[in-house]
Amino acid sequence: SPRVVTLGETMVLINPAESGPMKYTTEFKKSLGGAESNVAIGLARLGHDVGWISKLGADPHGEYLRSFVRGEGVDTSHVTTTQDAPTGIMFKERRALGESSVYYYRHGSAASTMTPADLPEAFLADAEYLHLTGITPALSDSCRETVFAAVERAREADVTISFDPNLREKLWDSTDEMRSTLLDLVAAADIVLPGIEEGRALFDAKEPEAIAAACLDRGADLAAVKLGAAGALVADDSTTEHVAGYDVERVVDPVGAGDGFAAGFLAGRLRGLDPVEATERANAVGAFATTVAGDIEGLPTSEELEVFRGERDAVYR
Ligand code: KDG
Repeated sequence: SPRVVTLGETMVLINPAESGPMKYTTEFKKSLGGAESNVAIGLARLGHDVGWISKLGADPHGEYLRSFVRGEGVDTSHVTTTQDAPTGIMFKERRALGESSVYYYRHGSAASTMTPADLPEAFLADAEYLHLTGITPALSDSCRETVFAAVERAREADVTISFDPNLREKLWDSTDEMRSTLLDLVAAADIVLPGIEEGRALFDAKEPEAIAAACLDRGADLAAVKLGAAGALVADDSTTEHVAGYDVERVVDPVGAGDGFAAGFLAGRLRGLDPVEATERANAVGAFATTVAGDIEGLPTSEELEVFRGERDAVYR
């Protein structure tokens, strides 16, 4: 059974063929997006046994997502299909200047109808890690209940919980509700992986050291604060260390880098690496994710990662 299990919504991702304002964009490429399946795919590429729990619509989009994620080697045996709601869709907008935006068509989606009854008992209890994000509890009341039920079952079964806050303000009714829900999940998690801006939004803290300390104060054992190209700050109760990042010559799209980071971090821990070594891997996998427009196409295999990190010679032809 999978060593890592994730839970969350995956959508058809409609990516513009070129950057520019959405209003004038006429050509798109289909891909898929979903923070948790991104992490699962990242782990599978790195050679780990990983499962993804979700719900899809009984439509061609759901079939596409299931076969894609499954084709990447992720265990989808606990992804269900519902006749009552469609698969979610999202559009990305890429601008040459400034940040990319997203537009969601996921309200009332199949995944938003997940309930605690959709949680497979043994599948979850037999895992070593449960990876959650702050997106799922924003999708609906029943999704929030499902996330907290998963936390409870993981705790009972001694499954380590990793949590990426993944702030998505568009999905929440209010900032207060977002903060209080995500802080509850920080408190429930063993490993917390916030971006620096997310940390600033959640805690009364500015510097990465203070954000990591705030995560540990609330009960986490390990926190890694993502600093983009500057790498990450990783802390546990005995050490706090800045781990340098990688310079990516041409960043195509930073979305998905955080999921790559989580995949690299968990992969490192599964291989028995210490937090600093796991963070080095995490930075590298995150860097790979920024090299493509989609979220997952750039994620490395373990061979590619070793070549990139100079641990192995490449044979190209
Ligand atoms: O982390 C990348 C995700 O944001 C993207 O894949 C889409 O899951 C997604 C979301 O809800 O924004």
